[in-house]
Amino acid sequence: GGNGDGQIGVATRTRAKSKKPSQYKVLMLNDDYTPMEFVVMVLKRFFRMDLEQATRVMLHVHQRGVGVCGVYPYEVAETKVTQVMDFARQNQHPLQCTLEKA
Ligand code: TYC
Repeated sequence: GGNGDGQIGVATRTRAKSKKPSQYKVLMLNDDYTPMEFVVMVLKRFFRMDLEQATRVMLHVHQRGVGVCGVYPYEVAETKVTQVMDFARQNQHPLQCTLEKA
């Protein structure tokens, strides 16, 4: 490869460049109407949290306005946002969830 081996003008690369997929944070937003128990259920169901973790994250969002549910590759993060928004809408809660590049 390169020019150190006597060849001329042959550019080679030993390893293919493999870009890591970008990571995205899934953010939960506070609102005045969604019940705390519903948010805890969402965090357990879609983000695989146990009751203690889910309660901690829910209270953080309640008190600070926004919180991180998890960090995932784009496609996974997008799917989680859609699942949460669909589930909230089905239950007539205004809960909002969004993506942000990590
Ligand atoms: N603020 C809501 C309440 O007092 C609870 C809540 C927490 C709502 C977190 C959304 O992402 C949220 N019932």
